This record gives sequence, C-alpha cells and structure tokens, in this order.
Amino acid sequence: MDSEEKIAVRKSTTLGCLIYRLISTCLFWPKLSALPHLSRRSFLTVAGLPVVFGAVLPPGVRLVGLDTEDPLPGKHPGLTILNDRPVNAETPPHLLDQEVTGADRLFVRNNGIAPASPPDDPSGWTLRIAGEAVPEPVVFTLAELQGRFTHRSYQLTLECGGNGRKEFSPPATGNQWSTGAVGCPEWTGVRLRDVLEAARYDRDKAVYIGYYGRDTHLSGDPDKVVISRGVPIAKALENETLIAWAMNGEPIPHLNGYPLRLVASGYPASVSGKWLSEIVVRDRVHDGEKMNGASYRVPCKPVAPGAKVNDEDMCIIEEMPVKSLITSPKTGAVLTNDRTLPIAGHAWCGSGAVARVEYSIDFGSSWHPCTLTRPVNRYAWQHFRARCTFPESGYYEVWARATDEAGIAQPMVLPNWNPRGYLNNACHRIAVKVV
Ligand SMILES: Nc1nc2c(c(=O)[nH]1)N[C@H]1C(S)=C(S)[C@@H](COP(=O)(O)O)O[C@H]1N2
Ligand SMILES: [Mo]
Repeated sequence: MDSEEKIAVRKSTTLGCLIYRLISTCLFWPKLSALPHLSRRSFLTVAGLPVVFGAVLPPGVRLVGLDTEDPLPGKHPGLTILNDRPVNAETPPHLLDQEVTGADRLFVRNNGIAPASPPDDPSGWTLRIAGEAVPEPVVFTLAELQGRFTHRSYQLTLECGGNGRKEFSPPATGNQWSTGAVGCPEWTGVRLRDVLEAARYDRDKAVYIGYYGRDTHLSGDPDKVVISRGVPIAKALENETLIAWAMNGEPIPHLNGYPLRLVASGYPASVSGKWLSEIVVRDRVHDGEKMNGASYRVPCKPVAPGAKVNDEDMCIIEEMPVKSLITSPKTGAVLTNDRTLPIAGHAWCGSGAVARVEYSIDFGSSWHPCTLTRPVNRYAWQHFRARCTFPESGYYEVWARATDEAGIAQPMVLPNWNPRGYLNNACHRIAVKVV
C-alpha cells in the first residue's frame, strides 16, 4: 500500500469513527439535554480559538478540529489499519525488525469491541475457572494470580491463523492480512497448568479448555459471545501456555487484551483469549463461538480452490506451519555503491524449532544458507541473517525459505486453498534494485 492509499484508509477510518461516535452520542442525548443551563459547547475552544457558534452546534456533532482521537492508542503510527470496527491492524515487515517485538508494534485482531473502560488498577480483575471438568467454579483476582503462582516469562510468537489471507484466489472473506499479523513479544504471567491444578481440575475428564473475554459483540448485544475458542488439554498444560498480564515487562496494551489474556503460542492466535474473564475445562472438544463451521477450520483433506466443503469435512487448525519473514531491508531497497546486501529476519513454526533458513536471489533456482539462532525458549521466533551478493545491476527479488525439524519447508506458492484463507505460509519475498 503506498502512502496515499494509506492516507485514504486513515481518512475513511476517521470518518467511520466519527459516524459511529455520532450515533452513539445521539443515543445518550436525553441524558445530556437533562443537564441544567447551557451546554458546555458554547464555551468550547479549538486550538485556543472560541467556537463562535458553539451554542447551536447540534448535539452529538464532533468538531472536526478536535478529532485527534487515535484509532490505535498505544500503537506505532506505521501499522496498517485494515478495519476500525472492529479494530484490525497489521505490522509492515520492516517494523518487525526487532528480536523481541515492541508492544507498540504487535498487530491487533479484534472480533468485537474492546472493553470500554479499562481499569486503572487491574488488581481486582477476576478470572473464573469452571466447566464440566472442574468440581467447583473458582474465582481468582489478578492480585491473587500474581501472589499465589510462580511468575514465568517467555518470548512467544503470536500469529493470526488468517495471516497471508490476501493472497488467496479465489479470495477468502475476512481481514485481508498480508504478512503482518504476527509478532513475538515477551509475555509474563503464570502457567495455566498451575491455575487449573489449584482449581483441582479433573485429569480424567478434561479434554479441552475454552476461554471467555470481556469484549462485546459488534451488535452491542451483551449476551452474544464475541469469540470463545480453546485448545486440547495437553496444549493447555504445556509450560509455555500462560495467563499473562505483561508484555515486555509492562501491562499488556489495551488493544492486545489488557489486563489479562491467555497466550498459547504455536496455535493460531485466535486461541489466545484477550480481556480474559473465564476459562472452562471441558469434558469434550470446546464448542464455543468460532470453534465450528469454517471458523479457524480447514478442509481435513486438500480441496480444489473454490470448492464448497461440508462442515463435517472441516478440521480445527492446531499447530501453525513453518514460516519466515524478511524484516530488513524493506522491500524496494536500492543498492548504489555496493553489490552486497545484508538481510535479516525471523523464522518460526507451531511445533518444534526451525532447522534452517535459506535465501534465493534467482527466483528459487538456487538456495544459500542463512545463519539462524536457536529459539530462546520454545515458541520464540528465531533470527536469521545472510549477506547476498548480486552479480550485476538490475531488478532482483530476495526470497527466504524456512524448513522445520521434520524437514518440511515453506512452499513458494500459496499452499492448500481453504474457504476462509488460513495458513498461508508461502515464502516471503522482497524486491531489490541494484544500480
Ligand atoms: N476476547 C478476544 N480474544 C481474542 C480475540 C477477540 O476478538 N476477542 N481475537 C483473537 C484472534 S482471531 C487473534 S489473531 C488474536 C490477536 O491478538 P492481538 O490482537 O493481541 O494481536 O487474539 C485472539 N483473542
Ligand atoms: Mo486471528
């Protein structure tokens, strides 16, 4: 997306916000009109100037000059906004060129509306543990979770199952993510396992867990669940499955689930419930919102692009496939005095580690090794580097390809078409001009 397009998106986003706010403020107008005396509007100023006709400004109309509200509070201005209601924004590759993703750079994927008034003091936030495989529901406050259980910190990669959806043909509905619905910050919290044990969950009955969060459905209906997904109990009990309150040592950004969220890395990030209020330990596969139909499910066996697939032939996505991203240089780099170019990026996969990353400058005819770090802990992304040498001036592409420990490599072209456009792990490519 060039900068002009981005401005257009920002503008329509702002307009969307404006209309939405206008409608919601109108709903509250009876309350405002009940106020005695003149509305404050007559005394409004904008940038130090009195709003001359402020007293007759229709209720609910926001002054354009005041419209400085940030659609992505706490986020880097370089994120690409895909949607503003619900908020969805992805991170361009070059902004992910940090070993540990900055909290301001982690993508945002909301299915509903984030809780309206995040608590200043979250210590009283509650998490309930319930479900068929828990003898008696138990409620913990955040302060109790923090006081009672051992704190753990891990770098954990989160990737939306729909990252890369944009490439699907025939296209898949949903956010048209390109490459940026991924990141790997450091998370701090307690092990879900420790908390489930404290709630005396039944090992023989437990099959799956499911989460609930405090966001609200787009319809505004308080009884409608936005999303309630989960993981098999074995995944829930892994050391790295956390109930987290911090990202990079600070409270989790509001848009990423402040003050408490689940982080179960390696699976599509949709299992990592935000604004976490409840975990149920189920005696069956969790059947919450977005566990069924085409949501986060793919055909159990490959199908032809565009095929219609019956519900019973769809399987829940579990481990994410091996993938990599070139984060430096930015695509479109121009080399002037030199024919060598250092490249860098990250590689990750949903289970085990990435065994190697290679790069190609001749459209995949030959591949050259990159250096690759070991993950600092399971599910942390790994970092690769290489120095490309170009034989002559002209247009090139640098392609990167990761291979997991099982020997499975990223495909060059879009793999396994599926109705909702999940799991695109095709190789990332950047353009380079050598002059
Ligand atoms: N409560 C709640 N949890 C949620 C979601 C949501 O909409 N509501 N979105 C899910 C999806 S689809 C993804 S990809 C991740 C995104 O996490 P992030 O916004 O922190 O990057 O959160 C998951 N957890
Ligand atoms: Mo997602």
